[in-house]
Amino acid sequence: MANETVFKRYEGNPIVTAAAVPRANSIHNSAVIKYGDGYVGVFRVDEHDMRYTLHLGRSRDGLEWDIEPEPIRMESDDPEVVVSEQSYDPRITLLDGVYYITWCNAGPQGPCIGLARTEDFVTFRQMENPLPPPNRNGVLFPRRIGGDYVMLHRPSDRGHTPFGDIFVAFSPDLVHWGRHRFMMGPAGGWQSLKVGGGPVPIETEEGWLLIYHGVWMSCNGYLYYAGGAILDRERPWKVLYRTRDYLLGPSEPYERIGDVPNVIFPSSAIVEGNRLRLYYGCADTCISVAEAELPELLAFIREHSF
Ligand code: BMA
Repeated sequence: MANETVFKRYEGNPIVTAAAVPRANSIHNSAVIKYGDGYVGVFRVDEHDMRYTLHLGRSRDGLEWDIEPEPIRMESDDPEVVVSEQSYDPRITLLDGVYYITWCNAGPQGPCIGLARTEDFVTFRQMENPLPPPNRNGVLFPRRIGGDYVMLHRPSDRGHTPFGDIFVAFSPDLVHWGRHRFMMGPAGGWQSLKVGGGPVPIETEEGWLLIYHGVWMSCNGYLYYAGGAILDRERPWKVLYRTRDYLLGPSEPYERIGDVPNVIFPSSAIVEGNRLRLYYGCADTCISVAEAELPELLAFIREHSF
């Protein structure tokens, strides 16, 4: 298969297409997690009117999915909190026994980070938006660090470009966020235009494994790739290693052709034993998976680092 690195693509790709939901234009950039004796997912569905909505899905094996036709209904005690005109690019974090959904929650003031909690994937309680616009790619760590909740986010606009850098923010209560520390910005080649956090970081003995997206602007538009980094376990804004080579680049027809061509958008990862399965959005159209052995992936990141 063309341009494979440490990840091997599943031969049944893509695993989810628009056919899974009535009135779906496309289903991509989605979050999955192990739950009970199977898996659940929060799926980004772009509807026929091009509203972006979040739908719940269930699966026994993580590959074949039943996705609900109606979007998730968020509840809140404060009606002003339920702001979600466009909801996209969700992630799911299991933290202290609660499942938290973060997503890009876009209204007229621009994209910000949305946050909700659920314990059963039936009732979803929307919480205060942790960070105001313009901000995308909110990713909550799966444990507290130094007593605080920790979130990756990407405030946009560095002044000279509309694209920001990845920061780490801390919170004592998931409501008040601060102590924003710069983590990393664009670098050379495929990640020279912008970067953003991907799946929920995975804790290993070497540090937090972060898979992220990097974007290159060609004369024909943007191309999105997956890269990897290893972050310090207690000071996660410290990047120990970061790939100079991409982990996955668009090459298969389902990655190259779609609503937005040449997009690999890593959004979720599941580790079982030593095997990591990466879920990624393809060309803003469908979802695929690729797998790697965790020790090999960590070694690849170390050995192909800047
Ligand atoms: C980004 C996000 C993603 C999308 C990507 C490519 O800015 O909006 O949802 O996959 O662009 O279109």
